[in-house]
Amino acid sequence: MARHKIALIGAGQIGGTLAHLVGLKELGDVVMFDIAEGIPQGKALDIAESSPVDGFDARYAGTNSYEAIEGASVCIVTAGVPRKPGMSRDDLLGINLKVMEQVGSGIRKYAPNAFVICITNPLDAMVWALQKYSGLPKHMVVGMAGVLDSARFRYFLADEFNVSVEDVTAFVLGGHGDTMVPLAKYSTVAGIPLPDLVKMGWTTQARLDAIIDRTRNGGAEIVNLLKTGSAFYAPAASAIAMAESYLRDKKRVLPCAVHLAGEYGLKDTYVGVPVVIGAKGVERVVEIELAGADRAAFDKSADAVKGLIDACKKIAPDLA
Ligand code: A3D
Repeated sequence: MARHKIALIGAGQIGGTLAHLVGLKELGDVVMFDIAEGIPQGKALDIAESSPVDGFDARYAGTNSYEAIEGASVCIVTAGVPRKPGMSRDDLLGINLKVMEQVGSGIRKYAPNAFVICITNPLDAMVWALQKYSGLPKHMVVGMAGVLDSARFRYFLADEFNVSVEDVTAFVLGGHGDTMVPLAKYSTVAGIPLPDLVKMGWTTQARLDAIIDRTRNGGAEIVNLLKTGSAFYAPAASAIAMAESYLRDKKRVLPCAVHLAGEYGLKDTYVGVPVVIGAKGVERVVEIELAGADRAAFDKSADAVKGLIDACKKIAPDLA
């Protein structure tokens, strides 16, 4: 069987980490595309030169031309501008919407059969726009945010309880950003829900609330430390988990920003919900019942996304 071709659109911090992980996991051959000349070529060569040491077989190419992504099975999009301290994800909207237009037309022309994972912020609005600009089927265009948000939540919980991250599951819904909705009752340690762990004295409600708050602001915490960019190791690892589920038809249940057509009472929007990712792309949207405070928090988050999508429609009326 021929190797898959994985196109990385954007060869910055996340793009470089993605390229390295694709090799280490032997998911396929890599094409790195960027508008910056020399960067994708240099990173591709550097990682290729590590392959004899780590013992993986993958071809690497760097390019400034969309032609090179022809026939890609997966495209992971990080092209655009990341946050600087003091900037919100939403400040990026106008700049990155233009980038999505270029990327969308490149994918439409050269990789119309790809599974597309968008990471560019503001995530939910950018993946919505990328689907429109690319014209690819909606179940083949998804956004990465929930896997990262829930990974942060799992890490903080594992640290609090002093248990393995492997035994902590977390459930996060909603848009990527400060309004994301971590659901404590569906988040567990070895199947024991967090509210039960509070009752068992493993932690207090106040500490759990602080962890949820830290999760919501996990991106800003890294931006403030790095000062010159935003998180890239964990975002890259999260997108790779999604790509792997598609390429190996693992049918993992992962929280992703997906197109909703009536699920959760929402239409023509992209919001983070749990989905099954397999060889057909988004194979199923998992719709849980939401009530009370959880429903209100989810609606607030969906409203924040709607505001961003409306802003995109104002800038680019052809998307409406
Ligand atoms: P960075 O290292 O700046 O890489 C972005 C790359 O995009 C640069 O190499 C640019 O040259 C390139 N680029 C800019 N315009 C274009 C274009 N028109 N076509 C092709 N390439 C272009 O950023 P990064 O890798 O750290 O982050 C990339 C994106 O991911 C940013 O928008 C971040 O805000 C976003 N991000 C999202 C998450 C989520 O959880 C959703 C997490 C972290 C970062």
